[in-house]
Amino acid sequence: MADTIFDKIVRREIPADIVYENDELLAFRDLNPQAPVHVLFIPKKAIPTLDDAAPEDAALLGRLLLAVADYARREGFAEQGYRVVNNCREYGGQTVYHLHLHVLAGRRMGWPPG
Ligand code: DGP
Repeated sequence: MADTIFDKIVRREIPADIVYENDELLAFRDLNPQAPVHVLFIPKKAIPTLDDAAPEDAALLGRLLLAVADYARREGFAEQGYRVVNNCREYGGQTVYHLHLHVLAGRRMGWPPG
C-alpha cells in the first residue's frame, strides 16, 4: 500500500499541529485551512479511500466519527454547528490517499459545495 504524507505524520517523520490522538486515530490542523477551524481526523490504519473501507473497518469508522463529535463539543463549536467532509477519489477532490475527515467550523458553510 502506498505511503502518504499522512503516514509520515502518524510516524512523526514530518511535523503537524496535532490536536488529538489515541491508539488508532490522529487529528491535526490542515496545512491549507478553509475555515477558522479546519482539522483532519484520520485512522492511523492506512485505508486509501472510503471506497476501500471494508466491513471490518465499520467500528473504527464509527469511532472516527464519534471522535469528531467529541472534539467539536470539547472545542465549543458543536452547538453552533460544523461540517464533516470526506473527499473520495478524483471527482470527490481527494488529493491525499489516506482516508480522512475534514472538520470545518467557525463560519457558516455554503451549499452546494464546489
Ligand atoms: P483531500 O484533498 O480531501 O485529500 O485533503 C487533503 C488535505 O490535506 C488538504 O486540505 C491539505 C492537507 N494537507 C496536505 N499535505 C499536508 C501536510 O503535510 N500537513 C497537513 N497538516 N495537511 C496537509
